[in-house]
Amino acid sequence: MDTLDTLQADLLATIAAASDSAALEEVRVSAMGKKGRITALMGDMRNLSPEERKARGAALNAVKTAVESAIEARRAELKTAELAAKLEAERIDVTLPARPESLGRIHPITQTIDEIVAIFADMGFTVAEGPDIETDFHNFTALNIPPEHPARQMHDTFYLPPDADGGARVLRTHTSPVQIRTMLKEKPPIRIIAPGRTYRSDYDQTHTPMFHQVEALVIGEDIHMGHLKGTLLEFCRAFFQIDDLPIRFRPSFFPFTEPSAEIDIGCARKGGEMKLGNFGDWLEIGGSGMVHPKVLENCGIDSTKYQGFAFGMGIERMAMLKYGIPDLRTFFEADLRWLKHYGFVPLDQPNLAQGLTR
Ligand code: 2U9
Repeated sequence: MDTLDTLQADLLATIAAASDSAALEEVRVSAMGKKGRITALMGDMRNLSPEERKARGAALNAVKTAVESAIEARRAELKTAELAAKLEAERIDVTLPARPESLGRIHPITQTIDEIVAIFADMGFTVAEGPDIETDFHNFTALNIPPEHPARQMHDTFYLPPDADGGARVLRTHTSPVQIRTMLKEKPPIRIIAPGRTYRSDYDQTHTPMFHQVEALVIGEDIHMGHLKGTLLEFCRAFFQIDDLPIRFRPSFFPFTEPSAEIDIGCARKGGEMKLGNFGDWLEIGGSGMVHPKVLENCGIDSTKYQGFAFGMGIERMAMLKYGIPDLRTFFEADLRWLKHYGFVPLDQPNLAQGLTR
């Protein structure tokens, strides 16, 4: 028994001294491997009488169990220590501030779209997207602008070669075809915004051939102009961060809305300077109206059951007004000095909780 006690004490001491997993494995093999010390003693038992073997077997098993659980416990200890060492070696200080200088700048158009999306998302709108290359049907006909309608001329359309079936294709002149696609595939209630690129063959101080629009569409039962005005008022006040900013509707005409209204916001003009707010003067920022019943019917929506409102705004214009950018064409010149001046730090993403801008 003495020898077994010594063996056990010896093995437990070696296990406790094992400084890593490899050393521990060596101890395990030396005790319980094919040529291990415990394995050898087990083998020797075949020369014993049955009674002796019973007693010896129980004693050896006790040693084996003690050694096995010591190895298991030491393995867990080593594993914890090895993990702690690895974590210590790979330590990073997550509280260090990032270096935004090296990350470039967010373009004011991207920033403005992100802000618009954050505000409308808070009001329960989702973002809808569609292709830049559109069919004549989605861009015009479904919107109550049939062939030969004078509104087609006003759009300065870029025409593309027809598709394989001879269908007319255009670069979308507004984001309205996105709403058409949504209405064709989804049932009311619908509450979406469609921000994106639009194209018109026009280039001067206030027009670029590619520009951005955001349009909104709400369809439901009992939707009326009051909802349109409330939504616009809430949006404009949040976007321009002016609590008492007034808005005003001026009667207008669009083929896809009836009635239609131009949207004005309050401003003051003096000495070539423009200030937004409740100052008595007015500035146009977009168009709007109740979706024309024919447009609803073109998309398979029952116009006797559902009504909807829609509006559209130019994103460059919104960005110029909010950020005091004086010249439209500079948006598309890819001038790094301009971008450094008017661009936004990438880590300052707009959200309503932290405020929309720096
Ligand atoms: C559907 C039905 C109706 C969207 C509308 C306007 C009026 C409008 C301009 C504002 C400035 C474009 O960028 S801009 O030049 N937009 O005046 N947009 S109503 O009406 C829709 C859209 C889709 C199905």
